[in-house]
Parts: sequence; structure tokens; C-alpha cells
Amino acid sequence: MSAKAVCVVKGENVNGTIWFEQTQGDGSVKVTGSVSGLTPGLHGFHVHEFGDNTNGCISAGAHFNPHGKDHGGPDSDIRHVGDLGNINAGSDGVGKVDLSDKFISLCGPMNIIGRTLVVHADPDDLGVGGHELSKTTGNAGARVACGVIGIAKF
Ligand SMILES: [Cu+2]
Ligand SMILES: [Zn+2]
Repeated sequence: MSAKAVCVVKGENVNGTIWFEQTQGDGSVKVTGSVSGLTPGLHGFHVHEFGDNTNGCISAGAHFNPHGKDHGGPDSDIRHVGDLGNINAGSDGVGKVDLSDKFISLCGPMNIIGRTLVVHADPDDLGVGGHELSKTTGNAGARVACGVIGIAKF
């Protein structure tokens, strides 16, 4: 069984499309796509708990964290399931995404479908910045774009 999901992220100046593909039910998820309209540099990139955008990206709640862990980088064992690290935007404001993640899933208890993908104004410090928010949000600042992750057609 394989599964595919898609998320259109939108904000005032930022927008993009991100694809998720899982070729085996328990396998890692390939995440690809791009986001434009960003300031150059790193921008926190997370799956947040709720697929609720009734009050914009704020209603999406905190990072998707079913295990009650501290915030961390995507390559850390201690991280939220939703912690996908950063998008790195070039001088043209476009950030390309091409990663594979073994924490998120498109089925089962780690399923991210129906939750919100958020792009932030500032870099995610991956939990090691020493800021009071490092262990909860990576101190990634405002939510500049978001969208609900949905089931995609093959
Ligand atoms: Cu976030
Ligand atoms: Zn987190």
C-alpha cells in the first residue's frame, strides 16, 4: 500500500505546494515541493496538531507531538513528530523542499493527514538555541503561511 498527500500553504505574501509520499505503510515519507515569497534564509517548517484554520494559522495549535517530547531537529531522536526542520529560501525567496522523514506517516497514529503544515518567519533553532522557546517551538517566530494536509490523487 502506498499513499500520497498534498498541502497548499498560503499566507499574505507566501505560498507553495508540498507533496508527501509514503510507498510502504510503515516506511519513511518523502516530502517534496517549494514555497515562494519567503525572506532569504531559514524558515521553521512543522506539522502542527490541528487541521483548524478558522483563525488563520494560529488555530492549528502547537507542533504535532503525540509522544509528549521536547522540540528538536528532524535528525534528532528527541523531537516532536511534526518537526521537519527548516526550509532554506534563496535570494529569489524560493525554498525547495526535498527530504525524507521517518517520524511522520500517512496512516496510523502518526498520520499527518488532516493536520496543518506551517511555514514560519524565522529559523527553527532545532531545540538547541538556548532560547526559552527552543524546546517548544524552536523559536521560529510568526506563522507566515499554512495549509491543511489532504489526501492526494495518484
Ligand atoms: Cu511551526
Ligand atoms: Zn516541534
